[in-house]
Amino acid sequence: PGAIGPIASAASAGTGPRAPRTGRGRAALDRWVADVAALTRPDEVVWCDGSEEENERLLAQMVEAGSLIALDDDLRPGSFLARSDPADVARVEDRTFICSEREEDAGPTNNWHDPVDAKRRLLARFDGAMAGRTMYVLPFSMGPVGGAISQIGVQVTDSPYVVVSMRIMTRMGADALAQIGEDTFWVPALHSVGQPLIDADGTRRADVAWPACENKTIDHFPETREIWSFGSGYGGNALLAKKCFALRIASVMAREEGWLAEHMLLVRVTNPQGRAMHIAAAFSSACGKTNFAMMMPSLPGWRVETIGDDIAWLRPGADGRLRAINPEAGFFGVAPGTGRSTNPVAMDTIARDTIFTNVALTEDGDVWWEGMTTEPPARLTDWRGEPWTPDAGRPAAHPNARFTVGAAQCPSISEDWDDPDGVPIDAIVFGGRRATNVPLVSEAEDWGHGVFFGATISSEQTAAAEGPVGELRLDPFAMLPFCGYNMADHWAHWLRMGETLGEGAPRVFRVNWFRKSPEGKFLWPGFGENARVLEWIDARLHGEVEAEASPVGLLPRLEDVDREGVDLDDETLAQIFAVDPDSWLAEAERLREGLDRYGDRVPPRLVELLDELEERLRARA
Ligand code: GTP
Ligand code: SPV
Ligand code: MN
Repeated sequence: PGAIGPIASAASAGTGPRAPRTGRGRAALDRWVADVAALTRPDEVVWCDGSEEENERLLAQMVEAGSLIALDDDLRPGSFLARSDPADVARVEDRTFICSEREEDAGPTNNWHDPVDAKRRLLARFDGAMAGRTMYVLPFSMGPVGGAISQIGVQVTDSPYVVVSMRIMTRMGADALAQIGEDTFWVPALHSVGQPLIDADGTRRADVAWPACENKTIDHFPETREIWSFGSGYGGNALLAKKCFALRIASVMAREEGWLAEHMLLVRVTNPQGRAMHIAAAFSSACGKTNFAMMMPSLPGWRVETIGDDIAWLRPGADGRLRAINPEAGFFGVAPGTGRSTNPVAMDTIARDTIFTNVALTEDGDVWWEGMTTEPPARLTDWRGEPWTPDAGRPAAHPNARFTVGAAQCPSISEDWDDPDGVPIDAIVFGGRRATNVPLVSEAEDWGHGVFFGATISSEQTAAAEGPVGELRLDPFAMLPFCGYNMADHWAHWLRMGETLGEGAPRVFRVNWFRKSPEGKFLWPGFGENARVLEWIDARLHGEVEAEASPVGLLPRLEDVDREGVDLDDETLAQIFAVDPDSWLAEAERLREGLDRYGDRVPPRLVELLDELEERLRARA
């Protein structure tokens, strides 16, 4: 039966290279699971119901096997530490593929594989990949179970770490399975850590704490809505509901169906007068979404309620407004930098029932990472399990160490965070990590200019993905690693959405919390002080404050930036908002190279806006 059998039967189950997009149904699910089991040859197949008992059993089993460390029950109740393979700590963008039928549909910024070749290769990789392991079947709902905007997926995995994480991050188990009727569409997501426990000659091998392998490959089939992920156990590579489904596959579905799947946080912000606004904000990976989503405003009387911290699905509602849901059920947040002074809400959220990955362990069985406290403990066990002291000369936690925790236990979670109909969006905010050029806040002149803001996000790379940290790159819509189709088509789709929404379209802003002085210090205090920017946005939405035209968009008049209670002199404020024509002209040149990569697929309006930007800058230079 070898490699070809499962292609044929998978195709008949609706998961082949040219399978239909709808109507997979329950029978196809049973066939797919049987096909996958026949291919990967696990010891047993377990359908997960998502229950508390099942979770407890898996956690205990992992502690027993040494792949989780139970934290101290008084200090961090119900919580665990996982240490990954040191070579499996982040998303692997160079091993992530969009296997669309035509290469140009993946676009110049996605890695592409021919879908038929990719399947052939994957079938060889998955052949016997689960030997000696348990194969878990995880039905899950993205969005509230049964919600009109929600979608069903089914992940198969041989990693119990993935099971307990998916239970936190999605609505996983029996309720999701019950959604799959005779004709229900669902997305198949196949995952293996790629380390079978039985060798070719039949000998059984002992497991390791974090199985993974070198031949990682994360493949997406946008036309047939399939995900195949091999070799990694880490977050975005392995929790397939998250970046693989809710962004890469969903973005393709969204474009065809007239909605949006975006790398965005969602919040409700209420001002001291009780006036509320909903914001969706796209920032590049590890650039402040979780912190914004859980902001504790420094301004008296302001409140931020959390709806989502990483992914939003947005669609025009019957009322003509753009409505958004958070399709996830938990947070997979960056640990380093999270402390009482920066993000007290996150600290309260992760006080219990949390899975930590690649943080340091304290002597009394709690966790620690850089930025949790100003002074590190005298002795720690670092993220690799080695003894660590403050003079070690290396971080105790991996810079991309993360916490996995349920959204419901976040103290700032909004009452209607799981409203299946979502919340109406008033403002869209784009941001990245920029030491230079980009002012603290600016407003787009209209929707098209807002799309230009999104298309031209650049950000210094972070530890969230393998690659050179700190290097500036274009990250359009904060979706460079997550758009399942040609990015230029994404811009065209956004422009069309603006036409659909018309007067109901949200206003668009751009922010940058990360501007630095020539000495390399952050100019803006950030975190709770970012409420001062929200105050300006709120006033702009209601026409209560003027803005000043500039080559890069509408800027606040400096006197309108609320400085009460913050130590910020005139000179620093001016630096935070400075627009230097020469360095912006260099930026515009870089943007043009960026747009040119997409050739004539770039919407002409965006090219016009870039021309306009250059003209305005030249007039000032
Ligand atoms: P992903 O989960 O990777 O998509 O990241 P994210 O966008 O949710 O980023 P997150 O909020 O976790 O922030 C990443 C890092 O940026 C953390 O170390 C934060 O402490 C830091 N950070 C967040 N907001 C601010 C800010 O306003 N100012 C400064 N200086 N740092 C910030
Ligand atoms: C990101 O990198 O943007 C994340 C973490 O949110 S991961 O789920 O690993 O993609
Ligand atoms: Mn993210």
